[in-house]
Formats: sequence, structure tokens, C-alpha cells
Amino acid sequence: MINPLLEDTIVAIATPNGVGAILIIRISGNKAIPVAGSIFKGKSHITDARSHTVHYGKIIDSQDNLIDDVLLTVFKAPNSYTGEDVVEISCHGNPLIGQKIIDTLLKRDLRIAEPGEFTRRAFLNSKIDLAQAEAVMDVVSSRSEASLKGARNQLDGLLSANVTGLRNSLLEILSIIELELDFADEELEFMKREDLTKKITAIIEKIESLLDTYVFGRVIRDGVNVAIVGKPNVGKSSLLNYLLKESRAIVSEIPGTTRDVIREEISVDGILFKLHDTAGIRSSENLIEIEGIRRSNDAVKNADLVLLISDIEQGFSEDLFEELKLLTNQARIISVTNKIDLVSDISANKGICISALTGSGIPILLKELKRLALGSANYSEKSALVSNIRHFHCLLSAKDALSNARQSISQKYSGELVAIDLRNAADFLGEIIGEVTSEDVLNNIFSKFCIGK
Ligand SMILES: Nc1nc2c(ncn2[C@@H]2O[C@H](COP(=O)(O)OP(=O)(O)OP(=O)(O)O)[C@@H](O)[C@H]2O)c(=O)[nH]1
Ligand SMILES: [Mg+2]
Repeated sequence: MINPLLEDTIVAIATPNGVGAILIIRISGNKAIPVAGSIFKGKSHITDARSHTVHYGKIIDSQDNLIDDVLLTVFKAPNSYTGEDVVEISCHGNPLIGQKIIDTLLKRDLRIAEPGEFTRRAFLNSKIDLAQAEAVMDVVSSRSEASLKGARNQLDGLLSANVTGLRNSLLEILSIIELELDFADEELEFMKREDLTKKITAIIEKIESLLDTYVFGRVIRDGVNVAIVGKPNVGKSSLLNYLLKESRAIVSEIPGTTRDVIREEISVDGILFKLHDTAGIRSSENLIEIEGIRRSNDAVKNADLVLLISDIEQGFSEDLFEELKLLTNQARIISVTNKIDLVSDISANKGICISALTGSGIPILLKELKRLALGSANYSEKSALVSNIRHFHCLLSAKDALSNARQSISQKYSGELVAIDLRNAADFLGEIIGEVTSEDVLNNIFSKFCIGK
């Protein structure tokens, strides 16, 4: 059946905006080859080209004027990214040239692709499933080694294979129950209720172990938000600068130096930490400082980890600690005592002791950050990882439906009720890989992509 969404031939610039060595224009659909061929002059006609071949030639506009000399690559359906005929034109990396080629193509019955439409077509043409399509975006946007590995493993289908396996076992059980329902008058039991419960429990356990990977999955995909907070002048900005190895934030001996939240990222062993240096917290009359402190509070609310910095000479503030505890969203608060270079004995101090001036204690702080971020996760690169909140919720719903099914069995409810729950659970699992899906879900996913992907 022809999907109406796939009838148009689409075109977009696939490389980032701006000047570069090369700019790539991507065309997909059944008119890709004839339309690209109509503006291309090379040694041979690309209409006769074999799949996966590269051709040198010139692109001309509708008045036969030269736009640029290019390399044009032909991929024939179904052996392309989208599963359709695809042509990629590599021209000189000037956005003006790219735009001229696009304008010329648009005069020939092509249209500009929607965000993510190439990948959406790859999904609709069954080149990849939905979880893999989502991984494409993660692979492109990963900013740390660990998140790239996680995304890569999802793109390779590790999560999909796990979910498909669970869904298939579920469908198998469901078919047995449905068979029983077909013979309802005869009250046959094709599977002992005990065995049925055992099988459902086994699936629930596997779903739970996937759910358990989410904390770690989210950390490696999105990084960890760290708020650096404390009273004025304790050395918050000095710590930020030390971690960044540059003088990013203004440091001074005047309390109340930092007013805005300063955001910067560091990577510790491949894990991304998003640091937020904030205004020192104290009671103030100054309107700008009051606004700064309000922003500090927001940073605490959004943080996964809070570094509460104290100055070794002023000591730890129990009041501030209690205040922060109320503000955080279940984030861990790590107490850090700074300026230990000023004293000779640090034994009586709370938490991790550092000097943002000399760097002493900072390796221990980083180790602790990493330990808290990863929790107790025991993750091997070869196991499936849940890092996407949509997948997480689908798994939770599947687990709930299966728990209901198990309960219905133990209460000896009719097979029909059990079948409904099993069917629901299978559908929730199907949503992850896109076996079962709605237009809204697809729109929501692909609208977050960039154009040309
Ligand atoms: N001796 C010593 N001085 C430090 C250390 N860390 C920071 N300082 C000094 O403490 C003063 C305040 O440092 P900042 O980093 O600006 O402190 P802050 O917490 O960001 O202050 P506000 O932005 O005003 O809240 C500066 O004079 C720093 O040079 C340290 O580890 N040892
Ligand atoms: Mg500061």
C-alpha cells in the first residue's frame, strides 16, 4: 500500500548552516533521480546510474547558467537511508550555492523536507524501527563519549531486540489465552495458571531490569546538572574556573561577585556534568543580588547534584543546608569545604575538603561526583540501556498491565480480562519500537529533529 506521506519527493540541506568545505543536499523520493538528473550535466546520465555510485558534473539553473561543480551520489531504493531513491549533491560549502541549488530543485516539483522527515521515511519504510530512529537524533546530538556509546548501542538495535523479544513472548502467551477463549464453552485450559503466572512474572522481571537502567541511561544521555551553591565569597566561582581550567567566572574578594548563573560543561571519564555557578546566598537589599539569589534557587531546584560549598574559616552552615534540602528535587547535596590551603588541620571538617586555589582534594571531588551520578548501576556496554523517557513510560505501563494480568489470574477472573491486560502490555512494548503507534507520537518525535536529518 502506498503511504500518502511518502508520495512527495523531498529535499533539504543536510549539513549545518554556515560556510564549510562541503555542503550536502539530500533528495529522497521517486522523483529524486530524474529531477536531480535534469539539473546535472556530467559525463553520463544519472538516470542510468547504478546504486551507490558517485558522479562528477555541473549543476545548472533553469536558464542553463552554471551554479557549481559538484559530486552527486546515487542510492537506489530500497538500498538507501530512507529506503527510497536518494540523491546527495555535494557542492562547495557556501550557503548561497546550496540555496541556489535548492531553489532550482523546488521549481521541479520537489518540496522542502519537514524536520526529521528523512529519518521518518526510514522508519515508515521499515529501514529502522522507532527506537532506532530516536537513536539517530541522540547519535547526532551526543556531547560526551558515554552518551555517544549509549546512542550507538540503541541505533544498533540492542534495546529494540530486547523489547521485541519480550513482546514476542507476550504475544505467544496471549495467543494461548485467546485460543482458550475460542473454546470457552468447553472450559479448556491450554496452559496451567501456575505456568502462566510464572511466564508473566519472568517478563515483568525483565522489564524491571530494563527500567533499572534508566537512571544510568539518562545520566549518560543527558548529563548531570550540578549546582554549585553556598554563601558569598566561599569560592564557588573559583571552583568552576579550576574545573574548567580557565578564568570563566569573575572571582574577587568582594562578597556578592557572581549575580547571574554561569553554565559550563565538563566531561569526567566520558560523563557530562553541566555545572551551574550561582550567586552566593545571603539576605540582601540589593535588587540585582536578590534576583541573582532567586536564580541560584532555581538552579538548585533543577539540579541532580548540589555542591554546597563552605569556607573553612567560616565553617559549615547547617541553616543553609536545611534550606537547600527543602528546595531540591530529591537531589543529593554534597558538602564541600574550600580554602583548605589556609589552615594546617582539616580533620574536623565536614564533607570533601578542597582548595580551589591549589587544586588539592579536587580529584576526590570529581570521583565522588561520578560515583553519585552513576549510582549503583552495573552496566556493560553490551546490555540494552533505557535512556529515553518515552521508552521508560512505555515500559512502566507495560509492567503495570502485566501486574494487573497476574492479579486477574490469581483472583480467577475470566480469561477475557487477562487477555485485555496482556494485549495492552504488548501494545505498550510495541509503542517503543513503533509496531503500534499514533500519528501524534510520530509528530512529536520527529519534530525535534533538524531539517535534513
Ligand atoms: N586561599 C584561598 N582562597 C580562595 C580559594 N578559593 C577562592 N578563594 C578566594 O576567595 C575569594 C572569593 O572567591 P570567589 O570564587 O569569587 O567566591 P564565590 O563563592 O564565587 O563568591 P560570590 O560570587 O561572591 O558568591 C577570592 O578572593 C578567591 O581568590 C581557595 O581555595 N583558597
Ligand atoms: Mg562567584
